[in-house]
Amino acid sequence: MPEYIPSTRDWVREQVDLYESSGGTEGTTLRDTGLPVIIVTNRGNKTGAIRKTPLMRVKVGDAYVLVGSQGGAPRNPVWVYNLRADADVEIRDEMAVYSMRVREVTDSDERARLWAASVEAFPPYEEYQGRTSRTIPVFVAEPV
Ligand code: F42
Repeated sequence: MPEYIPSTRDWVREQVDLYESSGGTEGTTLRDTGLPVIIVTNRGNKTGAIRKTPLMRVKVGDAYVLVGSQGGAPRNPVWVYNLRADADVEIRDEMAVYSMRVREVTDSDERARLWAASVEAFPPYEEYQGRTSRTIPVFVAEPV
């Protein structure tokens, strides 16, 4: 069984720990914003390790939209490369855990629709895209 290697960012590691150890009843929002967060369990594309990545919850039907914003930083968060390498993930949404498959959104119409849903769920995404020349990668996770 591959090992879980926690995020190098303290607040991320702590959020994952609280979210999972509480069975999805605590640590389920972005700090005190009240905005819901999901945990995406993905596979490290170099280490093969289990990685757990909190992301804002953007639900469209029974799918989730995963936005590689990282606050508008110039570089993609590395979980993007994990998803590109291995599309099979688990998504924890509060007390529910789903096996899902991700695909990167490349069709411009689909991306426009999913980007609008993402910004509606978490308005700062728009500002983050404005901060960087990088096109923020968008994935959609669908039930297996
Ligand atoms: N990040 C977003 O991009 N979008 C969001 O909507 C979002 C919401 C959010 C809500 C709550 C919260 O606590 C955090 C949130 N974040 C959001 C931050 C997100 O959870 C990630 O921490 C952030 O995007 C950085 O992710 P990262 O994948 O770059 O992780 C770094 C910090 C990290 O842990 N790096 C490890 C390290 O050792 O430096 C390696 C991690 C890894 O996956 N390694 C791969 C492996 O093989 O194991 C290799 C990856 C490669 O190709 O280099």
